[in-house]
Amino acid sequence: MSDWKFPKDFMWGAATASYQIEGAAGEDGKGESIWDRFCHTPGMVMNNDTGDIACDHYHRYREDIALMEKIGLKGYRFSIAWPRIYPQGKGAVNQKGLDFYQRLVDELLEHRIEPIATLYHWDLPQVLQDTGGWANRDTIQYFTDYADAIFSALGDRVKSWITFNEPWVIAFLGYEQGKHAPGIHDMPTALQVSHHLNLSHAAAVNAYRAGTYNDGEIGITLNMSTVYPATESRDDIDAAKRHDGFMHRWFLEPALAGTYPEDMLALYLDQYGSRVIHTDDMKIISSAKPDFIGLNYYTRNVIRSNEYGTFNIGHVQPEGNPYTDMGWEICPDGLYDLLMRFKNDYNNPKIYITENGAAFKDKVESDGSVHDYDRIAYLKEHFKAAHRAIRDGCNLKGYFVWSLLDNFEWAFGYTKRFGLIHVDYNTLKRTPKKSAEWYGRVIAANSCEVE
Ligand code: JJW
Repeated sequence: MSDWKFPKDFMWGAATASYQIEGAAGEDGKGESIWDRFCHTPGMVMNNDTGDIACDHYHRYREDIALMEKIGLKGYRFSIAWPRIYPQGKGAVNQKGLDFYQRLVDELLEHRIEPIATLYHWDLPQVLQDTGGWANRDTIQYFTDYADAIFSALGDRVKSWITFNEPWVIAFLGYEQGKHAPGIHDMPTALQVSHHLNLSHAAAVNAYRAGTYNDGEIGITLNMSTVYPATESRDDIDAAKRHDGFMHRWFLEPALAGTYPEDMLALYLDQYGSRVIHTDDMKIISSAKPDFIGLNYYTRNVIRSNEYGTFNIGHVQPEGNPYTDMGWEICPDGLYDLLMRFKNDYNNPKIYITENGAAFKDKVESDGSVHDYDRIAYLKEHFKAAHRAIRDGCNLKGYFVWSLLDNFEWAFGYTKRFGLIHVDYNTLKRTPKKSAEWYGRVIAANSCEVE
Protein backbone atom coordinates (compact mmCIF):
# COMPACT_ATOMS: atom_id res chain seq x y z
CA MET A 1 0.00 0.00 0.00
CA SER A 2 3.00 2.29 -0.02
CA ASP A 3 2.27 3.16 -3.65
CA TRP A 4 -1.11 4.70 -2.64
CA LYS A 5 -2.93 2.67 -5.30
CA PHE A 6 -6.74 2.81 -5.31
CA PRO A 7 -9.09 -0.11 -6.02
CA LYS A 8 -9.20 -1.10 -9.67
CA ASP A 9 -12.70 0.20 -10.43
CA PHE A 10 -12.41 3.40 -8.38
CA MET A 11 -14.51 6.21 -9.87
CA TRP A 12 -12.48 9.38 -10.35
CA GLY A 13 -14.52 12.37 -11.41
CA ALA A 14 -15.30 16.04 -11.10
CA ALA A 15 -18.51 17.82 -10.19
CA THR A 16 -20.50 20.91 -11.17
CA ALA A 17 -24.06 22.19 -10.81
CA SER A 18 -26.44 23.67 -13.36
CA TYR A 19 -26.87 27.20 -12.03
CA GLN A 20 -23.18 27.57 -11.26
CA ILE A 21 -21.95 26.89 -14.81
CA GLU A 22 -24.67 26.82 -17.47
CA GLY A 23 -25.65 30.46 -18.04
CA ALA A 24 -28.23 30.69 -20.87
CA ALA A 25 -30.62 31.95 -18.19
CA GLY A 26 -33.65 32.53 -20.40
CA GLU A 27 -32.80 30.34 -23.33
CA ASP A 28 -34.83 27.65 -25.07
CA GLY A 29 -37.85 28.30 -22.88
CA LYS A 30 -36.13 27.98 -19.49
CA GLY A 31 -38.26 29.33 -16.63
CA GLU A 32 -37.04 31.58 -13.85
CA SER A 33 -35.47 29.83 -10.85
CA ILE A 34 -35.24 31.05 -7.26
CA TRP A 35 -31.54 31.73 -7.87
CA ASP A 36 -32.33 33.93 -10.89
CA ARG A 37 -34.68 35.91 -8.65
CA PHE A 38 -32.26 36.00 -5.69
CA CYS A 39 -29.26 37.16 -7.78
CA HIS A 40 -31.32 39.89 -9.41
CA THR A 41 -32.34 41.21 -6.00
CA PRO A 42 -29.68 43.83 -5.16
CA GLY A 43 -27.49 43.04 -2.15
CA MET A 44 -28.06 39.30 -1.96
CA VAL A 45 -24.91 38.13 -3.78
CA MET A 46 -21.39 39.61 -3.69
CA ASN A 47 -20.91 42.22 -6.43
CA ASN A 48 -24.52 41.49 -7.41
CA ASP A 49 -23.13 38.70 -9.58
CA THR A 50 -25.65 36.45 -11.33
CA GLY A 51 -25.65 33.11 -13.13
CA ASP A 52 -27.07 34.70 -16.31
CA ILE A 53 -23.93 33.77 -18.25
CA ALA A 54 -21.77 31.94 -15.69
CA CYS A 55 -19.34 29.69 -17.64
CA ASP A 56 -21.71 29.54 -20.62
CA HIS A 57 -21.48 25.77 -20.36
CA TYR A 58 -24.93 25.49 -22.00
CA HIS A 59 -23.24 26.49 -25.26
CA ARG A 60 -19.72 25.22 -24.56
CA TYR A 61 -20.44 21.77 -23.14
CA ARG A 62 -18.63 20.07 -26.04
CA GLU A 63 -15.45 21.99 -25.31
CA ASP A 64 -15.85 21.20 -21.61
CA ILE A 65 -16.31 17.49 -22.23
CA ALA A 66 -13.21 17.52 -24.44
CA LEU A 67 -11.32 18.98 -21.47
CA MET A 68 -12.75 16.28 -19.19
CA GLU A 69 -11.50 13.66 -21.61
CA LYS A 70 -8.09 15.29 -21.70
CA ILE A 71 -7.87 15.07 -17.91
CA GLY A 72 -9.03 11.46 -18.15
CA LEU A 73 -12.11 11.74 -15.93
CA LYS A 74 -14.01 8.49 -15.54
CA GLY A 75 -17.15 10.23 -14.32
CA TYR A 76 -18.82 13.61 -14.38
CA ARG A 77 -21.32 14.74 -11.76
CA PHE A 78 -23.66 17.47 -13.03
CA SER A 79 -27.13 18.67 -12.09
CA ILE A 80 -30.32 19.18 -14.03
CA ALA A 81 -32.09 22.55 -13.92
CA TRP A 82 -35.73 21.81 -13.10
CA PRO A 83 -36.91 25.14 -14.69
CA ARG A 84 -35.44 24.07 -18.02
CA ILE A 85 -37.63 20.96 -17.96
CA TYR A 86 -40.72 22.52 -16.37
CA PRO A 87 -40.62 26.33 -16.73
CA GLN A 88 -43.86 26.42 -14.70
CA GLY A 89 -42.61 23.82 -12.21
CA LYS A 90 -45.13 21.25 -13.47
CA GLY A 91 -47.41 20.57 -16.40
CA ALA A 92 -45.98 20.28 -19.89
CA VAL A 93 -42.33 19.35 -20.47
CA ASN A 94 -40.21 21.93 -22.27
CA GLN A 95 -38.64 19.64 -24.84
CA LYS A 96 -35.81 22.04 -25.74
CA GLY A 97 -34.66 22.09 -22.14
CA LEU A 98 -34.70 18.33 -21.92
CA ASP A 99 -32.84 18.11 -25.25
CA PHE A 100 -29.87 19.91 -23.71
CA TYR A 101 -29.39 17.14 -21.15
CA GLN A 102 -29.90 14.50 -23.86
CA ARG A 103 -27.06 16.06 -25.84
CA LEU A 104 -24.90 16.40 -22.73
CA VAL A 105 -25.36 12.75 -21.71
CA ASP A 106 -24.77 11.48 -25.26
CA GLU A 107 -21.61 13.55 -25.59
CA LEU A 108 -20.29 12.25 -22.25
CA LEU A 109 -20.95 8.64 -23.23
CA GLU A 110 -19.28 9.14 -26.60
CA HIS A 111 -16.20 10.20 -24.66
CA ARG A 112 -16.57 7.22 -22.30
CA ILE A 113 -17.28 9.46 -19.32
CA GLU A 114 -19.93 8.14 -16.96
CA PRO A 115 -22.75 10.63 -16.24
CA ILE A 116 -23.85 11.02 -12.61
CA ALA A 117 -26.90 13.30 -12.42
CA THR A 118 -28.20 15.32 -9.48
CA LEU A 119 -31.90 16.12 -9.75
CA TYR A 120 -31.96 19.09 -7.39
CA HIS A 121 -28.98 21.35 -6.87
CA TRP A 122 -30.90 24.38 -5.59
CA ASP A 123 -32.55 25.94 -8.67
CA LEU A 124 -36.25 25.57 -7.85
CA PRO A 125 -38.70 27.01 -10.40
CA GLN A 126 -39.66 30.44 -9.06
CA VAL A 127 -43.37 29.80 -9.69
CA LEU A 128 -43.21 27.02 -7.10
CA GLN A 129 -41.59 29.42 -4.62
CA ASP A 130 -44.54 31.72 -5.17
CA THR A 131 -46.70 29.06 -3.51
CA GLY A 132 -44.23 28.43 -0.67
CA GLY A 133 -41.48 26.41 -2.32
CA TRP A 134 -40.24 23.53 -0.18
CA ALA A 135 -42.40 24.71 2.72
CA ASN A 136 -45.44 23.63 0.70
CA ARG A 137 -46.21 19.90 0.86
CA ASP A 138 -47.45 20.01 -2.76
CA THR A 139 -43.85 20.59 -3.89
CA ILE A 140 -43.06 16.99 -2.89
CA GLN A 141 -45.41 15.69 -5.60
CA TYR A 142 -44.15 18.19 -8.19
CA PHE A 143 -40.59 17.08 -7.47
CA THR A 144 -41.54 13.42 -7.76
CA ASP A 145 -43.24 14.07 -11.12
CA TYR A 146 -40.17 15.96 -12.35
CA ALA A 147 -37.90 13.15 -11.16
CA ASP A 148 -40.07 10.59 -12.92
CA ALA A 149 -39.90 12.51 -16.19
CA ILE A 150 -36.11 12.71 -15.96
CA PHE A 151 -35.76 9.00 -15.13
CA SER A 152 -37.90 8.15 -18.19
CA ALA A 153 -35.95 10.47 -20.48
CA LEU A 154 -32.39 9.72 -19.37
CA GLY A 155 -32.56 6.52 -17.34
CA ASP A 156 -31.50 4.32 -20.24
CA ARG A 157 -28.08 6.05 -20.18
CA VAL A 158 -27.68 7.59 -16.72
CA LYS A 159 -27.08 4.83 -14.16
CA SER A 160 -26.18 6.90 -11.10
CA TRP A 161 -28.64 9.36 -9.62
CA ILE A 162 -28.50 11.81 -6.75
CA THR A 163 -31.85 13.16 -5.52
CA PHE A 164 -30.71 16.21 -3.54
CA ASN A 165 -27.52 18.12 -3.09
CA GLU A 166 -27.00 19.22 0.53
CA PRO A 167 -30.53 19.35 1.98
CA TRP A 168 -29.19 21.11 5.10
CA VAL A 169 -27.99 24.00 2.96
CA ILE A 170 -31.30 24.12 1.08
CA ALA A 171 -33.36 24.23 4.26
CA PHE A 172 -31.23 26.29 6.64
CA LEU A 173 -29.20 28.66 4.44
CA GLY A 174 -32.31 29.18 2.30
CA TYR A 175 -35.12 29.39 4.86
CA GLU A 176 -33.51 30.06 8.26
CA GLN A 177 -30.38 32.15 7.63
CA GLY A 178 -31.61 33.65 4.36
CA LYS A 179 -28.11 33.63 2.89
CA HIS A 180 -29.27 31.57 -0.07
CA ALA A 181 -32.39 31.66 -2.21
CA PRO A 182 -35.24 32.09 -1.37
CA GLY A 183 -33.75 34.32 1.35
CA ILE A 184 -36.21 33.51 4.14
CA HIS A 185 -35.41 33.92 7.87
CA ASP A 186 -37.72 31.61 9.77
CA MET A 187 -36.62 28.55 11.74
CA PRO A 188 -40.03 26.81 11.93
CA THR A 189 -40.32 27.11 8.14
CA ALA A 190 -36.80 25.74 7.69
CA LEU A 191 -37.59 22.75 9.87
CA GLN A 192 -40.74 22.08 7.88
CA VAL A 193 -38.68 22.36 4.68
CA SER A 194 -36.10 19.90 5.98
CA HIS A 195 -38.81 17.31 6.58
CA HIS A 196 -40.29 17.87 3.12
CA LEU A 197 -36.84 17.38 1.60
CA ASN A 198 -36.40 14.08 3.43
CA LEU A 199 -39.83 13.01 2.19
CA SER A 200 -39.11 14.17 -1.37
CA HIS A 201 -35.88 12.21 -1.42
CA ALA A 202 -37.70 9.05 -0.35
CA ALA A 203 -40.49 9.63 -2.86
CA ALA A 204 -37.99 10.02 -5.70
CA VAL A 205 -36.09 6.88 -4.68
CA ASN A 206 -39.35 4.94 -4.73
CA ALA A 207 -40.33 6.47 -8.09
CA TYR A 208 -36.99 5.38 -9.54
CA ARG A 209 -37.39 1.82 -8.31
CA ALA A 210 -40.97 1.66 -9.66
CA GLY A 211 -39.97 3.10 -13.04
CA THR A 212 -38.92 1.65 -16.39
CA TYR A 213 -35.21 2.07 -15.87
CA ASN A 214 -34.36 0.92 -12.37
CA ASP A 215 -31.12 -0.93 -12.99
CA GLY A 216 -28.93 1.92 -11.76
CA GLU A 217 -28.17 3.32 -8.32
CA ILE A 218 -29.77 6.23 -6.50
CA GLY A 219 -28.62 8.12 -3.43
CA ILE A 220 -28.49 11.50 -1.72
CA THR A 221 -25.62 13.94 -1.22
CA LEU A 222 -25.11 15.50 2.20
CA ASN A 223 -22.77 18.29 3.23
CA MET A 224 -20.78 16.65 5.99
CA SER A 225 -18.08 17.93 8.25
CA THR A 226 -16.56 16.01 11.10
CA VAL A 227 -17.56 17.50 14.43
CA TYR A 228 -15.18 17.74 17.38
CA PRO A 229 -15.92 19.36 20.74
CA ALA A 230 -13.57 22.26 21.54
CA THR A 231 -12.88 20.86 25.03
CA GLU A 232 -13.80 17.78 27.00
CA SER A 233 -16.33 19.78 29.04
CA ARG A 234 -19.86 18.36 29.25
CA ASP A 235 -21.28 21.57 27.71
CA ASP A 236 -18.96 21.49 24.68
CA ILE A 237 -19.54 17.79 24.11
CA ASP A 238 -23.31 18.39 24.21
CA ALA A 239 -23.02 21.36 21.85
CA ALA A 240 -20.98 19.26 19.41
CA LYS A 241 -23.66 16.59 19.55
CA ARG A 242 -26.40 19.16 18.86
CA HIS A 243 -24.43 20.58 15.94
CA ASP A 244 -23.94 17.11 14.50
CA GLY A 245 -27.66 16.41 14.97
CA PHE A 246 -28.65 19.69 13.35
CA MET A 247 -26.27 19.51 10.38
CA HIS A 248 -25.92 15.78 9.75
CA ARG A 249 -28.00 13.27 11.69
CA TRP A 250 -31.29 15.04 10.83
CA PHE A 251 -30.73 13.97 7.21
CA LEU A 252 -28.51 10.93 7.62
CA GLU A 253 -30.75 8.93 9.94
CA PRO A 254 -33.96 9.30 7.92
CA ALA A 255 -32.06 8.18 4.82
CA LEU A 256 -30.18 5.28 6.41
CA ALA A 257 -32.45 4.20 9.29
CA GLY A 258 -35.84 5.64 8.37
CA THR A 259 -36.16 7.54 11.66
CA TYR A 260 -35.42 10.98 13.06
CA PRO A 261 -32.90 11.28 15.89
CA GLU A 262 -34.83 11.46 19.18
CA ASP A 263 -32.62 14.16 20.72
CA MET A 264 -33.24 16.50 17.78
CA LEU A 265 -36.98 15.81 17.68
CA ALA A 266 -37.10 16.75 21.36
CA LEU A 267 -35.04 19.89 20.83
CA TYR A 268 -37.11 21.06 17.86
CA LEU A 269 -40.36 20.33 19.66
CA ASP A 270 -39.17 22.17 22.74
CA GLN A 271 -37.97 25.25 20.89
CA TYR A 272 -40.21 25.48 17.88
CA GLY A 273 -43.40 23.59 18.61
CA SER A 274 -44.60 20.55 16.82
CA ARG A 275 -43.62 20.42 13.16
CA VAL A 276 -45.97 18.86 10.69
CA ILE A 277 -44.89 15.25 10.39
CA HIS A 278 -47.92 13.36 9.12
CA THR A 279 -48.70 9.90 10.45
CA ASP A 280 -47.58 8.05 7.34
CA ASP A 281 -44.51 10.15 6.59
CA MET A 282 -42.09 7.90 8.43
CA LYS A 283 -43.43 4.90 6.51
CA ILE A 284 -42.48 6.62 3.26
CA ILE A 285 -39.11 7.72 4.60
CA SER A 286 -38.24 4.26 5.90
CA SER A 287 -39.32 2.56 2.65
CA ALA A 288 -36.58 4.10 0.54
CA LYS A 289 -33.10 3.12 1.58
CA PRO A 290 -30.62 4.75 -0.82
CA ASP A 291 -28.02 2.69 -2.70
CA PHE A 292 -25.27 5.05 -1.59
CA ILE A 293 -24.57 8.21 0.37
CA GLY A 294 -22.76 11.07 -1.33
CA LEU A 295 -20.52 13.12 0.94
CA ASN A 296 -19.45 16.69 0.33
CA TYR A 297 -16.51 17.20 2.64
CA TYR A 298 -14.50 20.39 2.85
CA THR A 299 -13.53 20.94 6.48
CA ARG A 300 -14.09 19.87 10.06
CA ASN A 301 -16.11 21.79 12.66
CA VAL A 302 -14.77 22.43 16.17
CA ILE A 303 -17.74 23.28 18.38
CA ARG A 304 -18.23 24.82 21.80
CA SER A 305 -21.35 25.72 23.70
CA ASN A 306 -22.44 29.30 23.30
CA GLU A 307 -24.69 31.84 25.03
CA TYR A 308 -26.45 32.76 21.78
CA GLY A 309 -26.91 31.53 18.22
CA THR A 310 -28.89 28.61 16.83
CA PHE A 311 -29.19 25.97 19.55
CA ASN A 312 -26.35 27.69 21.46
CA ILE A 313 -23.74 26.28 19.08
CA GLY A 314 -20.45 28.16 18.78
CA HIS A 315 -17.67 27.64 16.22
CA VAL A 316 -13.98 27.65 17.15
CA GLN A 317 -11.30 28.46 14.56
CA PRO A 318 -8.38 26.22 15.57
CA GLU A 319 -4.82 27.37 15.00
CA GLY A 320 -2.11 25.28 13.42
CA ASN A 321 -3.64 24.24 10.10
CA PRO A 322 -3.82 26.45 7.00
CA TYR A 323 -7.19 27.77 5.77
CA THR A 324 -8.60 28.05 2.25
CA ASP A 325 -9.99 31.18 0.60
CA MET A 326 -13.43 30.19 1.94
CA GLY A 327 -12.00 30.52 5.46
CA TRP A 328 -12.29 26.76 5.90
CA GLU A 329 -9.61 24.96 7.90
CA ILE A 330 -7.70 22.35 5.91
CA CYS A 331 -8.13 19.10 7.79
CA PRO A 332 -7.69 15.87 5.81
CA ASP A 333 -7.86 13.74 8.98
CA GLY A 334 -11.46 14.92 9.31
CA LEU A 335 -12.23 13.15 6.04
CA TYR A 336 -10.70 9.94 7.33
CA ASP A 337 -12.70 10.19 10.56
CA LEU A 338 -15.88 10.92 8.61
CA LEU A 339 -15.47 7.90 6.35
CA MET A 340 -14.70 5.65 9.29
CA ARG A 341 -17.80 6.91 11.05
CA PHE A 342 -19.89 5.43 8.23
CA LYS A 343 -18.13 2.14 8.61
CA ASN A 344 -18.35 2.04 12.40
CA ASP A 345 -21.71 3.69 13.13
CA TYR A 346 -23.81 3.25 9.97
CA ASN A 347 -23.20 -0.29 8.76
CA ASN A 348 -20.64 0.62 6.11
CA PRO A 349 -22.89 1.88 3.28
CA LYS A 350 -21.58 2.49 -0.21
CA ILE A 351 -20.08 5.98 -0.25
CA TYR A 352 -19.06 8.43 -2.93
CA ILE A 353 -17.26 11.61 -2.08
CA THR A 354 -19.43 13.74 -4.34
CA GLU A 355 -17.51 16.94 -3.57
CA ASN A 356 -14.12 17.80 -2.18
CA GLY A 357 -11.83 20.60 -3.22
CA ALA A 358 -10.64 24.05 -2.29
CA ALA A 359 -10.90 27.70 -3.26
CA PHE A 360 -7.64 29.60 -3.40
CA LYS A 361 -6.65 33.01 -4.75
CA ASP A 362 -5.25 31.61 -7.97
CA LYS A 363 -2.71 33.79 -9.75
CA VAL A 364 -2.74 33.75 -13.55
CA GLU A 365 0.78 33.85 -15.02
CA SER A 366 1.54 35.98 -18.07
CA ASP A 367 1.23 32.91 -20.28
CA GLY A 368 -2.22 32.19 -18.85
CA SER A 369 -1.16 29.21 -16.73
CA VAL A 370 -2.18 28.75 -13.10
CA HIS A 371 0.38 27.18 -10.75
CA ASP A 372 -2.06 26.09 -8.07
CA TYR A 373 0.26 23.93 -6.00
CA ASP A 374 -1.81 24.70 -2.89
CA ARG A 375 -4.81 23.00 -4.52
CA ILE A 376 -2.67 20.02 -5.50
CA ALA A 377 -1.47 19.71 -1.89
CA TYR A 378 -5.04 19.95 -0.60
CA LEU A 379 -6.29 17.23 -2.96
CA LYS A 380 -3.31 14.99 -2.37
CA GLU A 381 -3.74 14.99 1.40
CA HIS A 382 -7.47 14.32 1.09
CA PHE A 383 -6.91 11.51 -1.42
CA LYS A 384 -4.50 9.97 1.07
CA ALA A 385 -7.09 10.24 3.84
CA ALA A 386 -9.60 8.49 1.56
CA HIS A 387 -7.04 5.84 0.72
CA ARG A 388 -6.40 5.13 4.39
CA ALA A 389 -10.14 4.80 5.01
CA ILE A 390 -10.48 2.28 2.16
CA ARG A 391 -7.54 0.36 3.57
CA ASP A 392 -9.32 0.33 6.94
CA GLY A 393 -12.47 -1.14 5.43
CA CYS A 394 -14.60 1.81 4.39
CA ASN A 395 -16.86 1.19 1.36
CA LEU A 396 -15.73 4.23 -0.64
CA LYS A 397 -16.30 3.78 -4.38
CA GLY A 398 -15.48 7.12 -5.96
CA TYR A 399 -14.33 10.70 -5.63
CA PHE A 400 -15.57 13.81 -7.42
CA VAL A 401 -13.44 16.92 -7.18
CA TRP A 402 -15.31 20.19 -6.72
CA SER A 403 -15.07 21.62 -9.23
CA LEU A 404 -14.34 20.96 -12.88
CA LEU A 405 -14.44 24.68 -13.64
CA ASP A 406 -14.18 27.92 -11.71
CA ASN A 407 -17.81 28.92 -11.34
CA PHE A 408 -20.54 30.89 -9.58
CA GLU A 409 -20.07 30.20 -5.86
CA TRP A 410 -23.58 31.18 -4.71
CA ALA A 411 -23.63 34.10 -2.24
CA PHE A 412 -19.92 34.67 -2.96
CA GLY A 413 -20.57 35.24 -6.67
CA TYR A 414 -17.49 34.77 -8.82
CA THR A 415 -15.05 35.69 -6.04
CA LYS A 416 -14.17 32.08 -5.08
CA ARG A 417 -12.33 29.82 -7.50
CA PHE A 418 -12.64 26.06 -6.91
CA GLY A 419 -11.87 24.87 -10.44
CA LEU A 420 -9.37 22.41 -11.82
CA ILE A 421 -9.83 24.57 -14.91
CA HIS A 422 -9.50 28.34 -14.79
CA VAL A 423 -12.26 30.40 -16.41
CA ASP A 424 -11.67 33.95 -17.56
CA TYR A 425 -15.09 35.51 -16.98
CA ASN A 426 -14.48 38.25 -19.58
CA THR A 427 -13.58 35.95 -22.46
CA LEU A 428 -14.94 32.65 -21.04
CA LYS A 429 -11.64 31.08 -22.04
CA ARG A 430 -10.83 27.84 -20.19
CA THR A 431 -7.28 27.06 -19.06
CA PRO A 432 -6.53 23.83 -17.20
CA LYS A 433 -4.60 24.59 -14.03
CA LYS A 434 -1.58 22.61 -12.81
CA SER A 435 -4.03 20.75 -10.57
CA ALA A 436 -5.93 19.48 -13.62
CA GLU A 437 -2.71 18.06 -15.09
CA TRP A 438 -1.75 16.54 -11.75
CA TYR A 439 -5.24 15.04 -11.29
CA GLY A 440 -4.92 13.51 -14.76
CA ARG A 441 -1.73 11.76 -13.64
CA VAL A 442 -3.47 10.52 -10.48
CA ILE A 443 -6.26 9.01 -12.56
CA ALA A 444 -3.87 7.47 -15.08
CA ALA A 445 -1.79 5.88 -12.30
CA ASN A 446 -4.86 5.18 -10.10
CA SER A 447 -2.62 6.43 -7.32
CA CYS A 448 -2.21 9.72 -5.49
CA GLU A 449 1.55 9.24 -5.21
CA VAL A 450 2.46 10.94 -8.50
CA GLU A 451 4.59 13.99 -9.28
C1 JJW B 1 -22.25 25.05 5.24
C2 JJW B 1 -22.23 28.00 7.18
C3 JJW B 1 -23.40 27.43 10.61
C4 JJW B 1 -20.84 24.15 -2.48
C5 JJW B 1 -22.31 26.41 5.46
C6 JJW B 1 -21.93 27.28 4.45
C7 JJW B 1 -22.82 28.30 8.52
C8 JJW B 1 -24.05 26.29 11.28
C9 JJW B 1 -19.66 24.58 -1.64
N1 JJW B 1 -21.32 22.83 -2.19
O1 JJW B 1 -20.55 25.32 -4.56
C10 JJW B 1 -21.81 24.57 4.02
N2 JJW B 1 -20.13 24.54 -0.26
O2 JJW B 1 -22.68 23.90 -5.13
C11 JJW B 1 -22.28 22.58 -3.22
N3 JJW B 1 -20.09 23.44 0.43
O3 JJW B 1 -22.77 26.83 6.68
C12 JJW B 1 -21.69 23.18 -4.46
N4 JJW B 1 -20.55 23.66 1.65
O4 JJW B 1 -22.97 27.15 9.31
C13 JJW B 1 -20.56 24.07 -3.94
C14 JJW B 1 -21.47 26.81 3.25
C15 JJW B 1 -21.42 25.45 3.02
C16 JJW B 1 -20.91 24.91 1.77
C17 JJW B 1 -20.66 25.51 0.55
